[in-house]
Amino acid sequence: MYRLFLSSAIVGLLICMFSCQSKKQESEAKDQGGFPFILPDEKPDREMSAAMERIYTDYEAPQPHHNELFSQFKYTELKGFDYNNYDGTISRRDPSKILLHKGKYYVWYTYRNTPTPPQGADKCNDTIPSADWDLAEIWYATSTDGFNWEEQGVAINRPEKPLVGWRAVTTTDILEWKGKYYLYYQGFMQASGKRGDDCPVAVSYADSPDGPWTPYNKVVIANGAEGEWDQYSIHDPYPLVHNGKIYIYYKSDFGERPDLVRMQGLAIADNPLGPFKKHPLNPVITSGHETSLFPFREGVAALVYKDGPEHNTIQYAKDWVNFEIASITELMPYAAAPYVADAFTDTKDGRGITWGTAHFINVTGKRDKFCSKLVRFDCDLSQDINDPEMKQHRVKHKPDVYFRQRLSAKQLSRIEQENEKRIK
Ligand code: AAL
Repeated sequence: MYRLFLSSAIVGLLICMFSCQSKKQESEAKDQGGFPFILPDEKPDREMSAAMERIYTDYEAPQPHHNELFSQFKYTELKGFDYNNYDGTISRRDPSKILLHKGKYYVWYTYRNTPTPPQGADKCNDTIPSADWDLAEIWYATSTDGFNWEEQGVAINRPEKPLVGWRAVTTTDILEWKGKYYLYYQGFMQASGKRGDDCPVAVSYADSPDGPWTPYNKVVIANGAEGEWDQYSIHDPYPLVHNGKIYIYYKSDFGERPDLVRMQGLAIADNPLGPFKKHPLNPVITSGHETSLFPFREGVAALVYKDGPEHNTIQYAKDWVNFEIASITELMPYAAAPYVADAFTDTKDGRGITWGTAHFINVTGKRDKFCSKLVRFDCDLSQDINDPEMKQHRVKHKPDVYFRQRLSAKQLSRIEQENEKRIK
């Protein structure tokens, strides 16, 4: 009885302390007067809600249009690529970042030219692809303006079985290092979809971006040990130069379907052919699909979209490892591969990006004609331009964009059943 009395007294005391405290906060807030009509640029010296605190502490500026790492994205068709009327037999996707060499822009990408569109892992064979990137090679194109491209043909062929990449070489990215060029790519040794989308990273090197490319023929970034997050797949290798070393960011698909998780890791080397050491804090980005990064000020920025709890964000890591959300945006380019002028200069003041290429997957929306295409995107994530049109907060969509997100038959029937129950 005595114990019961004592615990009710303690609970009563705590409730009283809590309510006195919140009354105190309420009255203190009232004492401050209402929040100023003109939003202060600097954090005001007053008590604020968590959300108001955050716009001053977590972002460069309280409004997105004053944030160098906020942008909208604009899209343009690329000229110079043929897709066989989008019948699914030719696909181009997963471009590399753009390299500028002797006045010409270069882009490398996954190129599939197969007798049929992808047929899935059960129906694929030596010539029929399982997935859009199965049986692919790496091709490249050049341009003087970034809109009109001339396809130059193959850069990396599939090697003989059992060499790394014999089944498909895909999703490449470029490194320029001490006057030589390195293409890193996914080297498949089984059709995608047989278990998952499993592959390590392979590399080829050349004295010129026009090749010829010499395959290293060894795995350069290996899958993790059994039971580790990246045990099956190392995707989207994306090299940059920092502190005299090669930093390759990559993505892995981990966990099993339907709970597949996509995150990004980092592997660092002194030499382009390795050994690459994976960062002990991996994964370093918890969301996103393909990798897309660029030096910004002393740190590195990342476009993070499509998958995970922090998709549709642009993130920043001052130390190149610990990423924070720098802005939230929309309609981001998928497989974004920007022109990063200072990707390999080991800059301590990264200038940012204004354009690049990306892909639209399943262009026709038809499974039996599955193919993807390259597109151009533009943005203002640069310290060197100020384009107010890119800094608008809203993308205006026509109603058909919303109506394309229609309810499924299953969802409609659930709603009908709920309505029937209510009416009865
Ligand atoms: C892409 C990339 C990798 C995956 C597949 C082809 O968007 O993430 O390249 O393996 O999908």
